[in-house]
Amino acid sequence: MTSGFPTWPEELFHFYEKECWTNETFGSMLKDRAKTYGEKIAVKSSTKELSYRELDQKADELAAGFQKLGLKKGDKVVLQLPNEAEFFEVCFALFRLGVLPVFALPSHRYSEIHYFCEFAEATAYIIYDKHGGYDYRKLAREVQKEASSLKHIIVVGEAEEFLSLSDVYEKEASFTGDVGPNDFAFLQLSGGSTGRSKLIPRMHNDYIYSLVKSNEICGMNEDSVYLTVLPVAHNYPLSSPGVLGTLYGGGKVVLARDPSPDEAFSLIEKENVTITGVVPPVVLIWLEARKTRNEDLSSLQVIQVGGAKLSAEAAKRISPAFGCTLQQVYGMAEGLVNYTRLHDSDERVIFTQGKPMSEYDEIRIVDENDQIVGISEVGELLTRGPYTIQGYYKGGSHNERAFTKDGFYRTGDLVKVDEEGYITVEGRHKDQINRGGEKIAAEEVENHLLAHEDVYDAAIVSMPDPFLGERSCAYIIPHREGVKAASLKKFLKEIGLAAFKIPDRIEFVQKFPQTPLGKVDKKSLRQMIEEKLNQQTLV
Ligand code: OOB
Repeated sequence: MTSGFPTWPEELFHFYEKECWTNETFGSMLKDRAKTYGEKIAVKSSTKELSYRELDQKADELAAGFQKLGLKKGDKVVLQLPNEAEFFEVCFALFRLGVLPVFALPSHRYSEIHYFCEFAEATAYIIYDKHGGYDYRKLAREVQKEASSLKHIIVVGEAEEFLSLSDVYEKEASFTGDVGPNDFAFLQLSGGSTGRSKLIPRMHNDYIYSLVKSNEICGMNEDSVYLTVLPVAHNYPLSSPGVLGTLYGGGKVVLARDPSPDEAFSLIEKENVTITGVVPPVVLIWLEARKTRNEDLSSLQVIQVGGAKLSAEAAKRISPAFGCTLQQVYGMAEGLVNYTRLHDSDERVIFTQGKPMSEYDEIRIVDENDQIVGISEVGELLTRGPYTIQGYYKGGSHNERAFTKDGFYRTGDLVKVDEEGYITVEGRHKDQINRGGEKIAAEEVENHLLAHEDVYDAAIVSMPDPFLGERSCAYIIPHREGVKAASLKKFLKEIGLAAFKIPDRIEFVQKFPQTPLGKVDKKSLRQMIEEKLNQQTLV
């Protein structure tokens, strides 16, 4: 085992290797597809399209260029790219060298990026020049000042003082790569519940297995056209079956710049999209827009909804409105993904979040003493399997809390499972807010707030929201009177926290309710804000 990268105990490892994994690497997979599909379009973005052959070639040219720069197997690179074709060229180039991308999201700012660079000791940071009105070079300048390991900042587009990606391609040169299926391919980000996002190490073998299973279940093949409206580096659009599943199956990936109906509906019509994956707030907007717009969306066979709980009420409306199958997806970057099946009854598809994709996924539902509960009783979901990690990268003692001794991941989700294995998500006991699919670790934001001189104590909880499902509310005990919510929000913005983590609401109190053990009683805080919101709607 490479240091910092937990993996399965030998016996399980060999079992999965024998029963599940295909022993491919991403590099060899693309080579194969380029041979089979050649000029067929693999990826199409607003600015360019790439055939399988071109993608394979660009990946080789970039791999040679990255190697010339000195990037080598085992290095980490923080990758922060929007939904553009270069994402794929860069990823496959890195995969071929055994350099591990850390998949940052476009919404991340200084606080997150600086942390990823430092924690992963990244040697390079790869960005787009400007996107969605934001200049990433500005962020890179800040990060560069502090991140001691960074040797290269590479920019897609106008590089200014940095290195331009277009200057990295080596057209004539070759490279040497020695990457095997049991090597780690990249680091995904956890939603987190304690402190900063944890880094999730995923292997070629385990991730490709998740693509194979996803493709089977979602009916992916060379005729599939997958539209990505969510940030492509997130585990859900990346692999469930997502863009990598699509490429595995020989289909076409269409990248949308954003999830607005303007962008998405016109792409569905123009590109004959067959499948797309969204989060609940996006499908709510699409349902409204569908009433008044008249694009032809008849190519669409499947709309997947996941990342956060979809209400049954919204679920009922999706198939009739779009004339296609709804598929619920309940997954996690740590591994386990559950799907409703394409031929499941309406009842199942509307009311459950599906069942595990692999027969080798092991599921345990336990009470607070880790005792197994009965069928259809609510408890915490623990899981182990051929594509669920055994520990976070350099997870230290956190791994002991997040995983059982026999290697089950504690999801922190409260679920119930019926006799046929279908799961319904009932709640959560991890200290996290799920803001329409974007995850906020309460402790991370609390720690930042505690650094403000006017804050004596801070506790962040979710509050119900009809559109996002949940928003965040920070309860603050101030050091003095007259502290303003706006100045605390400004403070968080200035330290460079991603916008979605900035509390939607701030409430000032003199003390926090406590549990009998003397801990902050977040359940009471959630009730308090819920009651207040209810009263406000009554007025
Ligand atoms: C996906 O991955 P993450 O890592 O951003 O978040 C995982 C967590 C789960 O533990 C659960 O709390 C929540 O997000 N979640 C859902 C859900 N899907 C995810 N809660 C209720 N209903 C659902 N359908 O979010 C993710 C990764 C792969 C595929 C799909 C989603």
